[in-house]
Amino acid sequence: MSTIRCPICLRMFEPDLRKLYQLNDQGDPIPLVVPPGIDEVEFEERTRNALVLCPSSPPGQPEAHYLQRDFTRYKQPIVIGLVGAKDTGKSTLLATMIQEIDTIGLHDYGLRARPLVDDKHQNFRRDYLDQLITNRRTLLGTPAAREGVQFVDGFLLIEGNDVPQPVVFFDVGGESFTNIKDDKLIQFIQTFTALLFVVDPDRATARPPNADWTFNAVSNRLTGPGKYLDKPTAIVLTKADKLRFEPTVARWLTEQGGILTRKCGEVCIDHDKMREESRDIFGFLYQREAAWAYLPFSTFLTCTLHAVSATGTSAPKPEQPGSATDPRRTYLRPLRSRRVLEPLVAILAMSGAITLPGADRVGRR
Ligand SMILES: Nc1nc2c(ncn2[C@@H]2O[C@H](COP(=O)(O)OP(=O)(O)OP(=O)(O)O)[C@@H](O)[C@H]2O)c(=O)[nH]1
Ligand SMILES: [Mg+2]
Ligand SMILES: [Zn+2]
Repeated sequence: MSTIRCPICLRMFEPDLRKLYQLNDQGDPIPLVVPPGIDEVEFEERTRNALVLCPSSPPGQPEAHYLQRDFTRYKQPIVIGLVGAKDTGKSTLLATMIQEIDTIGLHDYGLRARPLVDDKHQNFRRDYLDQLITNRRTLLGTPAAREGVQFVDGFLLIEGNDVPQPVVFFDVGGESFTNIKDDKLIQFIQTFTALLFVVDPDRATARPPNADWTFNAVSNRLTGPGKYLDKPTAIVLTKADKLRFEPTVARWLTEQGGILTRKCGEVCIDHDKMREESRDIFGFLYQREAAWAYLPFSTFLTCTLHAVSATGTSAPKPEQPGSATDPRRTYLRPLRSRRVLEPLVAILAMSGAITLPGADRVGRR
C-alpha cells in the first residue's frame, strides 16, 4: 500500500505503519507498544484492532482522527456507499448481504472474507442482525450522517497468496444525501469507490411519480473526466417480493441458477446472464417511466441492474401510526432473502476483486 484517501477528511496520505494506536478503556486512542522480538503470528494478534493516525491533525487535537490499520495497509480499499432515500431498504439489504457473507461466504467466487475490524463487526451484528434476523423486527431508521462518519462494517478479501483487499460499507440515513447545504456532512460521498443505488419499488411504480432525488444528488456530487463516471455501480431493485406478480421481476427473483457457469470449460462468471437481468430490470423501470432509477446506468461506465428481496416478506404498518412507542414492526413471515449477494458480487467483479474468467466483462456496455 502506498497512499490512501482518508475517508474522514479526504486527505491522501501514506500511513505510518510503525506508529500504531489502540483504544483504552475510555475509548481514547493511546500508543500501542509492541514488545520487540515477537514473531509475526504474535505481532498480528496483538495488533489485530490497531489504528493509525491520519496526519491531517496531530494527536491530542480535537480534530485528530484515526483509521483502522487494516484499512490502510493492504490493496486500495473498495468503499461501497449505499444510496437511496429514507426507508428505501438500504440497511436491511446491507444486513442480509453481511449475513450471507458470514454464513455462505464468497468461496464460490474464489475469495475468503474475514471481518476487517472485529469490534465493528460485532456491533453490526448486534445493531442490525440480532434485530432483523433473530427478532424478525424492522430496523430503526439509520441516523443522518455526522461530520466524520465512518464505515459501518467491512471485510478483508483474501485470494490465495495475493495481498488482501479491504471492502467496507457506508450506510447513512437517506436524508443525508440531499442535505447539500452542509458540505462537511456529505464529503464522505467522495470516498466511495463503488455505489449501490437502492430502488424502492413503491417509488418506481408510483403514480404520480415519486422520484428518489438522492440518485441525482449523489451522481452530481461525484466528479471525473470523460462522458461516464468510472466507478462500479449496481442499481438494486430491492423489496422485489412486493413485485412478485410482475412476470419480469418474478422471473429473476425466483432464478435458482446463480451467476456462476461452466460454459467456458471451468468455473466462470456468467456475464451474459447478468447482462440479461440488467436488460430486464432496466426495461421494467423504463416502462414505468422511472428515469431517476436508471439514471446511474447512463452516468457510470460500468453498471448492472438486479432484482432482490432482503426479507421476502413485508412488515405491516400499524393501523394507528404514532400510537406505538416502539416504531419497529414485526415481519409477517420468517425472513428469506433472495439474491442479495448478486449486486455485491457484480461490484466486486467490476472492481477487479473477483478474478474468475468473465468477471472483467460484468457491467460493460
Ligand atoms: N417487503 C419488503 N420490505 C422491506 C424489505 N427491505 C426493507 N423493507 C421495508 O422497508 C423498511 C425500511 O428499510 P430500511 O432498510 O430501514 O431502510 P433504509 O433505506 O435503511 O432507511 P433509512 O435508514 O431511514 O435511510 C423496513 O422497515 C421494511 O419495512 C424487503 O426486502 N421486502
Ligand atoms: Mg437505514
Ligand atoms: Zn483524515
